[in-house]
Amino acid sequence: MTEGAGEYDFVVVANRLPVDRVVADDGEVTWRTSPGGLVTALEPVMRQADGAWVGWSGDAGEAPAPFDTDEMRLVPVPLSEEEVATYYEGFSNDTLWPLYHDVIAVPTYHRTWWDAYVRVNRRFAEAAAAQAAPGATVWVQDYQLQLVPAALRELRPDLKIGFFNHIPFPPYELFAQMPWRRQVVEGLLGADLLGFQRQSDANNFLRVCRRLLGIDSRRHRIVVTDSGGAQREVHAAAFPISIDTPAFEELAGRDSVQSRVTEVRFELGAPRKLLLGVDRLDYTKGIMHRLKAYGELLDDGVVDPEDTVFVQVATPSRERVDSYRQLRDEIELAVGRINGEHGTIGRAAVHYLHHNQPREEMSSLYQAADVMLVTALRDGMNLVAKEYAASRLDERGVLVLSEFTGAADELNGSLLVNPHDISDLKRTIAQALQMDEKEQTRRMRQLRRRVRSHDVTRWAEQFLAALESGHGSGTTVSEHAQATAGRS
Ligand code: GDG
Repeated sequence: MTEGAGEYDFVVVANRLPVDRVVADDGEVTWRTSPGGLVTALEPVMRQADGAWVGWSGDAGEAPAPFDTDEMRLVPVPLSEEEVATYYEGFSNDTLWPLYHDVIAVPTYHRTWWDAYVRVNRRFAEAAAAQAAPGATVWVQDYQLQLVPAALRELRPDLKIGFFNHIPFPPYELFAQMPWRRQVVEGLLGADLLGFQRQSDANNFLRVCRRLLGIDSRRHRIVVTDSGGAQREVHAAAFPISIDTPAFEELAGRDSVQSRVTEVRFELGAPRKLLLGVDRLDYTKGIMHRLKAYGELLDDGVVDPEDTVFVQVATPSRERVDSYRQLRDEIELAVGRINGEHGTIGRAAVHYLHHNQPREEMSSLYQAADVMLVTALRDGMNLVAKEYAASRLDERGVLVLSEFTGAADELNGSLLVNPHDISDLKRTIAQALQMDEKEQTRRMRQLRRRVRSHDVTRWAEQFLAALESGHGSGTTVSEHAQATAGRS
């Protein structure tokens, strides 16, 4: 028996547990599944496997004792108030997040934040080590936990360790800014398999290994020498994440959702055409660029507010980080300006919703939208683009998609756009609004084929199969070439 081993053969380690704590009026505590890209992606996988999920509960202070749900064991890891500010809001969301997203915002480097990141990563590794059975598979998620693979390997060399990065991995020239760049790469190299969204992310990582550590890396393989002198192979490859497509289709087809689609169209003034944006309120998502393009189209008279309406869902996010507060102000100012100039009583040009929508409402909005605007300046994947396609049972609607999203590598049938080029964005929005139904259907079928054949179950199966086999092959070159061929 491995010393300190637990009993779970499959352990997921993520910053957040897939649940939120709910306290009823009588003080009774229950847990409710929480929304978000990662949870959406992993829930179906955990439901099938007998596993444990190690993560933070979302509340600062002492962690509740581990508990079981129908699908899995949940193991809360504590974070103090100070660690929420330094490890989470600080190093994760104000250092790594902007650095890994092409420095759209300027990353902040604080040594005290780094110290907290090291300490908290160590804590997550210890919690995972305590749950994993001998020889278990541990799957570490995302940029908040890049030091966990090496810390875990040190504690439990018997484990198979996978890591998946949900956000982009930056080019060497940007990554090299980070004062702790070497430690981060060494932390990641504790894994057997490193998964990235796009081939370009995996390539960036392999190049960082060569430039920074002088490590031999050929194709997907990196050969590392552990402290004892033993050599080990680490694989790095692309595994583009996806969505639970059957669940989105089932939701879209419900009678209640269908009647809500009709209602939404009516409330927005059908036959007015609906443009839709759905994002966490984040500077990576290009919400300002989208508003600028739409505002100019109205100013130019290319789009008439009598015929068109724009709905922007911008879900609250990281509201204690300065850059997010500023962005919210900028967006609200821009929405106010557009409505001030182009709205009339009872007929807004832009509807802006800054609160979380229920899943049913999201599905209705996706189905009511004539044009979906995904204009991220940089995005690991962007699940919203895939959810839109999965929800369009009627095979209608147009997806305008930024080429700086991971989804752009896969989603043939979208109208690709460079969101920095406002003229291009305006032209593409106008093209989308004018597209005839036949062409919409042709394109939407392509999109739907992709999300049906490549759903989240397949993503997880491929990653885990590669981890088990030690081959680390993600999306093959030919598969990637197929996805990008004939794009328009
Ligand atoms: C990260 C990476 C990568 C949003 N508002 C509401 C709501 N959502 C749901 C969407 C979607 C998810 O949140 C957002 O996922 P995205 O992929 O678009 O973006 P991030 O949150 O930045 O996710 C990203 C992802 O991880 C997975 O690897 O694709 O690149 O940045 O599922 O539907 N859901 C509900 N109400 C809302 O108001 N119910």
